[in-house]
Amino acid sequence: MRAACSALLLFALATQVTAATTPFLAEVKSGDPDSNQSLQTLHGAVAFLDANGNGKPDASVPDEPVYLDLDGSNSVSYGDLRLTGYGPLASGTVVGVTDSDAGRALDLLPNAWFSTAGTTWILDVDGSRTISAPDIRFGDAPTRIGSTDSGLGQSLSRPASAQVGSLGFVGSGPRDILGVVYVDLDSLTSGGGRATIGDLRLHPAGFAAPASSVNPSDPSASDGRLAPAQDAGFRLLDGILVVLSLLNLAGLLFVVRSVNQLRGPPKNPFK
Ligand SMILES: [Ca+2]
Ligand SMILES: [Ca+2]
Ligand SMILES: [Ca+2]
Repeated sequence: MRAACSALLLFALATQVTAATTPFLAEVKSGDPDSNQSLQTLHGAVAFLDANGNGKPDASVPDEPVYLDLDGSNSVSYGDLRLTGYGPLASGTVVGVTDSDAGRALDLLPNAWFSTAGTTWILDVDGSRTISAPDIRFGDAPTRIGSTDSGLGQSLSRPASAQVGSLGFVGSGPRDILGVVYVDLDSLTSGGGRATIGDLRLHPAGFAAPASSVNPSDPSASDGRLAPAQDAGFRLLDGILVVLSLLNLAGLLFVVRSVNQLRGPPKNPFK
């Protein structure tokens, strides 16, 4: 009984760890369930918030956020993807209706596109074909490359058959704004318009965490946002602790009962 519960416990923990570590960017591989599925075109682009109005994406002083403007509105709008953070709103998250950056104007980055440095995917934000300060490195979450990055100056390669701006989603629509966005990297070949091997999946990390003053149990106050991942973790841990406590209690009762059976029935002092 205890062994079975322990196995279940380990499985639940392993499942949670797997879900929590889904990277923001992944390549479509041979045999993946979405391989060869049709893509609905998204008329989006890489864009940035030009805070100082100099026409260039700056990485610091000021740190100008970069987005996938997925509806081509030239503004930060519901369902766009943050590729760098905006204040407390983390990179890799989806723009919600009441987010503080919603409505800000965006400038297009027509030469920004997905490139590689070795096995690492980089968004070449300034189109320089080398790693430079405004670029973005993709790991578990997108991370801005700063002015002291050890990879600065390294050459970047772009997939030859990729047309800048080829983005899509699987399904007939409307798009699930929390769902996967595909980067169609062979859009100029017969693999265009389909999720094919080597294309990229972008997994948004949900909406940004709501402000701390919002009660996550109140749906009217949460704007339909996902609860923070750690809340689910705490709930799981609470459940695990309750199960372990019950198992320990059952074990204690078993031991007490066994000892009583060994002692036999109480002796009658009048016999
Ligand atoms: Ca600027
Ligand atoms: Ca937009
Ligand atoms: Ca493709």
